[in-house]
Amino acid sequence: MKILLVNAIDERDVFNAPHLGLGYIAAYARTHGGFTDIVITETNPLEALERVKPDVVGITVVSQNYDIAKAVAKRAKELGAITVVGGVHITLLPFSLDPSMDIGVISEGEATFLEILQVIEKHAYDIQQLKEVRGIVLWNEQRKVVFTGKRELLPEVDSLPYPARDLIDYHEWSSYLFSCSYFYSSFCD
Ligand code: B12
Repeated sequence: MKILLVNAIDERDVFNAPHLGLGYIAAYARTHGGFTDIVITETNPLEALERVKPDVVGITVVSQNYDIAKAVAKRAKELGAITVVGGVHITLLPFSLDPSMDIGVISEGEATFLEILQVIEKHAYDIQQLKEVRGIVLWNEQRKVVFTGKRELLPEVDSLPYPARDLIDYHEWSSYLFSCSYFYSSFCD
């Protein structure tokens, strides 16, 4: 199963950086589920969709970029992928799940995303099976957004695998990292 993880950023914004949350969910899915076919993209997601041809697209997004996430999810669905959104926006406003997004993950994503992948691998997109996964919103048979109930927080965060930094292309970020170090060094003079 091919998984594409997208950081839905506004590329005109200078305040962007590699996404730690995507690194964490990728590492967890790989270590605990054996899902190794994972690509993380933080620039040009529409090109990545065409190139990777994913079965599942996971998108992280903050509120001000939600329209960008919708555009990515819409194209992903046109290409036949299952779309999952996570991050702070959907956690705060779960019922804002867009029709282009099949599933929204509330709060911590590591274990939840892995369970979603395991359901999809076994049953494809099956609403009844997905309703058993705690901590998500999804569209029910009547096309209403339903919440599957609260999931307990992970008891031991220190046991999480380190974020999959090997999947992050730091070349995409060299100019940002340079401006950050320049910015901080101006305070240290
Ligand atoms: C570090 C940080 C930054 C960094 C790095 C961001 C990055 N690339 O990760 C920098 C400085 C670059 C930054 C920039 C911005 N930030 Co900021 N940032 C934070 C901060 C302090 C911590 C985020 C973090 O790393 N958390 C740790 C990681 C591991 O957790 P996580 O990202 O939440 O991911 C977990 C879950 O959310 C979930 N998850 C997340 N994504 C996905 C995706 C899928 C598919 C799944 C299944 C699960 C999942 O699983 C992950 C693991 O459990 C938060 C405040 C906070 N306490 O959360 C604000 C925060 C997220 N930022 C915020 C904002 C507004 C911005 C900017 C828009 C600011 C600006 N004006 O430009 C930009 C937008 C950048 C972007 N991504 O588009 C707001 C968002 C508010 C909102 N309603 O959406 C927050 C909440 C701060 C606040 N209280 O206002 N930010």
